Amino acid sequence: ITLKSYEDRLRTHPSPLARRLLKIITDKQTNLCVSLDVQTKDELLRLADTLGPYVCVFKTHVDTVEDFTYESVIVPLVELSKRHNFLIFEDRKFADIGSTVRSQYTSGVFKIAQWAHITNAHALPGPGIIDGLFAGTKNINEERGLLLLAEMSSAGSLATGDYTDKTVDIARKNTFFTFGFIAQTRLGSPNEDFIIMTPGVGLDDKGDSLGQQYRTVDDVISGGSDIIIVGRGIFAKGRDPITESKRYRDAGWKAYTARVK
Ligand code: UP6
Repeated sequence: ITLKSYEDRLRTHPSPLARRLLKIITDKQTNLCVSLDVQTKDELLRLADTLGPYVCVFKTHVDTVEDFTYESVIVPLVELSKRHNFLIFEDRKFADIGSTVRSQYTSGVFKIAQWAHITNAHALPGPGIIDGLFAGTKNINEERGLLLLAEMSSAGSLATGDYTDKTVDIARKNTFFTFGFIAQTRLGSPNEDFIIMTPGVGLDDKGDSLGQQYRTVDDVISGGSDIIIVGRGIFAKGRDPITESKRYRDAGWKAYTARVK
């Protein structure tokens, strides 16, 4: 698959958040999103600080942080996102009716809409889930964007075929907010420009014992994905996160360069 450069796409993309993201990718020359799947705030903030220079996005699961408080996790994380110029993606995977997801997005302990530039949702409930989440951005005066889960990396995923196609249709209803997909392949027609972010990327492992499946960086990027999402490949026990981040960043950029040539 050949695609225009990130720089060309940032001029025309319908989503303000996507334009900001494509600018960061172009400026920092990295299409790496690190998945910060850790259980303590110290580890989360330490990784965000040391790996910040190598990534365009940090993905979080804030509900797994044992010692979470808004003041001690979110405030410094937002500070680091400004210092190192990365976006924050809370991998919340919303999946309820519009009215409920609006509350889950804006309130409670996490107040995701306040700080997460990007979040994601399953299309399973239908288009109302996008309306509900979009309503949650009403009083936020910074870019926000949503990714729909069109495919998953895990073995036996039900998000295939017709479900995936219908997810793409739902995304088309609001491309100002819904700027792309969590997916394994390029989605949308050639005249559309969705951003594809792909998890299940690993250079040393084939998978885990709970259904995760890994593909290589080349495979994913040559297939038309825009951003690789890497978690344990970078900070599993025995790995040096800085060395691995540079390795995945370089592999991601090399594969992208080959694709746009
Ligand atoms: N994730 C997947 N597959 C999907 C969607 N999301 O693995 O289809 C998320 C997981 C995890 C990260 O929730 O945070 O991406 C992958 O982590 P790993 O690289 O350590 O396997």
